Amino acid sequence: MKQHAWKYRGMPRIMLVFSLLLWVGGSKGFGLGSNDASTKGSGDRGLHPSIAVFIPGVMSGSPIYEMLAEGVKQGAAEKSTSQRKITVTVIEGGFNQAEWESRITALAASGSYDLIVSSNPSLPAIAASVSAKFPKQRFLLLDGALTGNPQIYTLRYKQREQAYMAGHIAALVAKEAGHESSPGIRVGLVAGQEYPAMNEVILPGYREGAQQVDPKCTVDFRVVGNWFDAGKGAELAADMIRGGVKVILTIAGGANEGVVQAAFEAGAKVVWFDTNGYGVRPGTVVGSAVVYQDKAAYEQTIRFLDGTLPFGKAELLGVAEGYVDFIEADSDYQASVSAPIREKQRILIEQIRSGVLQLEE
Ligand code: RBF
Repeated sequence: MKQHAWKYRGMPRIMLVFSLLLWVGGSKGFGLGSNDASTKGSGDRGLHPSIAVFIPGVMSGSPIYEMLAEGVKQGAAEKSTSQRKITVTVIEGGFNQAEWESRITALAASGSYDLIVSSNPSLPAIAASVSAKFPKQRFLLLDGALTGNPQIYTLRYKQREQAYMAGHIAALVAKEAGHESSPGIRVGLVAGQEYPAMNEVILPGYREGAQQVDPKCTVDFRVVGNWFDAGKGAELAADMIRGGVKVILTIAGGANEGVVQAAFEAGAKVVWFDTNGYGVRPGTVVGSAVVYQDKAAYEQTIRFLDGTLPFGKAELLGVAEGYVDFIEADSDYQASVSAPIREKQRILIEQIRSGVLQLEE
């Protein structure tokens, strides 16, 4: 994979480490990465569990990572008692993907963490490689899938459903905006990079959702090449809009900002992914197809701390299970999208939730 510049808006080249000590007790258990030999080797820290959250990128601008850290911290806080001090350390791995494996190897080698938590579809392969070298190290990975490794639990979302709902609202809004001369309506998708879940699930799901509105709808798909370049995001979006695109789904981390700005300036609209994005630019953001990664991270952290996380398993959760959704209950959505469109979108969501519409992953 491509390597990218380390600096973005003054982000230092060092690994940023934030630690949250959830319970301030005596000197033992206070230090992160304690050198106490009895706590080495992961998995058997007994009374004082220690969890590392490895962010493969940076949190700022990537809601899916912000939710990850939030959920783990919340689960740990809830399970901390005066007898059991749970430590959560959040490590930002940066945008140089070539370094992620060595950074995770260093975390495992430290023997300081009962659990390493992370999120994105490239993590299972990295964790599998590290797990072979550190047989006691356990991993909780969200937004990725791997079965059969007894050290790794994964949870993935039904992103075809998420992308389908995004495509459906994008095409409805584009159709209403009208473009009589073109053969079919045209919607856009800006991605940070290409990866199997993007090319095989998200992009096709988006196209299918849009084509339910207009079978001739086409998708203009553009790739930023990284997860931070807002200038490039703006450039791609402006070019798409010049080509007749009226609505753009943006899945590009920090580059989303540029897409939103370009759309705003040209009077085009944006569909947000992963979290509720209406507030990012009210009136410009017309849809939010979300995953409840904060809830998933919270629940799986609790399961780990209760000793019930099923390592070796891969779970897949969608709309019906309450982990994928489209946000309708937001005044900015109601103000910026017409009632007939909202009604059509409501019906679609209901069909997915009830199982009337089933989308194969
Ligand atoms: N999504 C982000 O929002 N920010 C990122 O920095 C980011 N980095 C990624 C790196 C890799 C190697 C891969 C495969 C995916 C990345 N994603 C990122 C996408 C993320 O996993 C997910 O597909 C999207 O957030 C849509 O749910």
